[in-house]
Amino acid sequence: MKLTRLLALALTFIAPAQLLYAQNGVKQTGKVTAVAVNGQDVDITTENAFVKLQVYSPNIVRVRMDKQKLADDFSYAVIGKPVKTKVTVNQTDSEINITTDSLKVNIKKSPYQVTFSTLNGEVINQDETGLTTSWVNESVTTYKHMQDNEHFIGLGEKTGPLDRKGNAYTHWNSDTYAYTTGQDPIYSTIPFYIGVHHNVNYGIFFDNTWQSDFNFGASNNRFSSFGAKGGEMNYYFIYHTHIADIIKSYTSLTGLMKLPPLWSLGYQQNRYSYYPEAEVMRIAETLREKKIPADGITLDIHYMDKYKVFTWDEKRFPDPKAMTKKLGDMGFKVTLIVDPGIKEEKGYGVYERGVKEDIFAKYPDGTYYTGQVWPGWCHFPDFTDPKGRAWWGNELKKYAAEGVSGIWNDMNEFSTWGQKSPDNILFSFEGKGAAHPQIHNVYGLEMIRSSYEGYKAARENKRPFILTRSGYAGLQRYAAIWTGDNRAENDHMLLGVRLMNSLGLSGVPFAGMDIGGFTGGASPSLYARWMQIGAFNPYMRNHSGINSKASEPWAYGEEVLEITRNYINLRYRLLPYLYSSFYDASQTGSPIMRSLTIDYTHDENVYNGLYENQYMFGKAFLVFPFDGVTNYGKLYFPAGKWYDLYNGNVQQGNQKIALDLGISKLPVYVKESSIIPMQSQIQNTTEAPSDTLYLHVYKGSVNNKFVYYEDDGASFDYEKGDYYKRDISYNPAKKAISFGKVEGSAKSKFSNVKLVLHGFGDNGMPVKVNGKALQAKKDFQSLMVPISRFDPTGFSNPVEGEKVNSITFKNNSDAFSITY
Ligand code: NBV
Repeated sequence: MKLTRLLALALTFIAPAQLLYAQNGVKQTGKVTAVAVNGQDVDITTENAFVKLQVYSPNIVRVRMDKQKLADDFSYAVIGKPVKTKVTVNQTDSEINITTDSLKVNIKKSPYQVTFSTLNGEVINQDETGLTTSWVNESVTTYKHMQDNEHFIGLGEKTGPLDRKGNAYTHWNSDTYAYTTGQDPIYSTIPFYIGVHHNVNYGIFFDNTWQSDFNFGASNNRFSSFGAKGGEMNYYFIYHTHIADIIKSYTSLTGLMKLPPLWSLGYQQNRYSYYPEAEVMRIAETLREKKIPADGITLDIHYMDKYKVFTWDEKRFPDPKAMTKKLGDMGFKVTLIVDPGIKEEKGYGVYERGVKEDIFAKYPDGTYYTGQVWPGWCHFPDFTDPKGRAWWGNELKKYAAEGVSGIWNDMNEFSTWGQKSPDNILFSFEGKGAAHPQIHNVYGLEMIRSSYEGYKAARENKRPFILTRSGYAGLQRYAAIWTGDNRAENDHMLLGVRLMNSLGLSGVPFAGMDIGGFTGGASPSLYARWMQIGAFNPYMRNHSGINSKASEPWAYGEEVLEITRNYINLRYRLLPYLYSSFYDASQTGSPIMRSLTIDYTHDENVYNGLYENQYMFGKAFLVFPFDGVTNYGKLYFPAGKWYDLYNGNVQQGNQKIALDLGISKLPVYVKESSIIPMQSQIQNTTEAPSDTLYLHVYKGSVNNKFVYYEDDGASFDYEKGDYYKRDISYNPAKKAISFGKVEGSAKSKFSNVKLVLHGFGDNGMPVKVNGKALQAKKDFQSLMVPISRFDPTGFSNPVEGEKVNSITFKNNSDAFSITY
């Protein structure tokens, strides 16, 4: 043995490396020293840590670890409780094995290392040998073995590619005006991602509100990791064979989106800022004159008196209540922006009541923290204090009385000029006390909680619409989110699509982006494309910044106006489909914008940068967010059969094609076997559609079921059973389209159903209703037709296109079936 090696060996005896590093704050979990099984919990003590594994369900296992005894359990994100689950725990000298009906957890004892595997023994996810979980001073990180060809998706509102492999991300909610397409972090924190490899997929939710860091093989070829600057290692491991179920389990922990008001699914017109009232009315009237369907007008900070929240500039808006009434009569709902910064100003009632109630965040010396934002020097409500939330809710009553329908929460990262709020601002943290670094990432979440709860209480039996820029895991319980101050650039339009797809993977179905771009000005073709894509976003709002080009649909000339109108029209005709999709999201967490990774998880093409922006809008439409500048793009069709939305032409799946479509049409295809309910054209959601529901069914080879759902779209009466719901299924083998029995006490808006059959042959076809023969009318109406820039009447004008069969019948609440 060489002398140097001998010397090194000798040194390790004298001062083992572990010890040296430990003196400088580095700690490994170490060997397991004690194990206690308590029902579904396994409590483990190691050399350096306390560990608790909790089985939450057959598919969810929580892992908590700390250097000291675990603190009382608390989370702003998690509202789900463990469900009673069959669990077996076995132990030997060297390992512990926990088994549920869905997965196995193996814990090696010397040293501690966790492996999650399927019941067949395939490894799903495993601590990286030698690294597992460790601490550097107060920061804690768990290292997971990087599997061959592993993909990582989700993580909420994160820029960059769909597949996060090779990248690292930080969670620290930040106001990022005109952010770049790779900038990180931006506004929101959702520390939940999904890993995919070797035909398995899993989710990891790291519930820690401190600044957190995720590494998916950036600058290393060994591990993926997640960690935070403080707090516990606290993660939920979720395993299902389908990603949709992983999202469902994740939302069983962090909560589901509540059904939003129907008007919020309509088109929203926005600008920083529309004022005075005459300008707001001009916009509303022009939308109606030009027959651009719309439901919402949003007022930005200039409605306020010198940017002071809960006030109006009385010159610009002398009678807000009368204005919201006038707009309401025209079918418009008003959404107002609110900022958390409360101006420190004597005589400003909001400020004075805040001081009286003592609800502002403080420095350790008991003085209020003061930071500068729009109104000048401000104090900031402590939304982590129940008292602060109640105070905010009380202030919101004013807007409720003035007929305001939506509350748009901005600057809630929280943002201050300088963007560096000090660490020593103290917050209540539900009476437990915490400084800024611990609560920073949940400030926005607790603000929207205050807005949601306050607005719900302020208006009797009306669903609040709350929009937010910032948030944390669970934000879907209170608000829709938009992706902040984007740029009017092609790459930003596509990034916006990825951000929303990623939010959808992360439990947030209701998302939108500033359509048309916030900063700068789009070219006419980019604008047209953006509005087309916007019609296939969950929240459709056009917005632009103060110094940007006007962005109303008529600002880009006649041709663009025509294109834009066509797509907004289509969105309104699709509302029965969209509303049912929102219902599904409110029950299962299933996103409205579905990244293709959800349904085609193990198809490598969907991770390819060329196709990463493609998504499903609901479960029927495959949307290609095509380039808005060159009009040229590459499309990938996953397995199955796809119908061109505009002419019914069939495209076989597992194929890549290149396309130059021109700007008048966005490539959209319908998945085989789809069931799509539509209605007649309306201009806003207060207008009743005709009494016929158009039910489009596309011939296919796979079974399908669509849960059709209606209610009043405005109140909470659905919670008492006042809704109309039925399953509509299509079974190609049985040649049957079946309507289930109606559930719920409400009546449908539609007394007739017109069934429109696509791809079933174009010569009319005999059908039977409940086995009784009927000859369908030979009705070759083309309900969806191509549009081109030369066709000013757009969708409504039948031109060369698909031939369809249709049959109309009375809606009927009993179960029945149509066979062909
Ligand atoms: O309130 C003005 C803007 C708003 O229009 C935008 O949507 C927010 O993201 N707000 C930011 C304040 C700062 C704008 C530079």
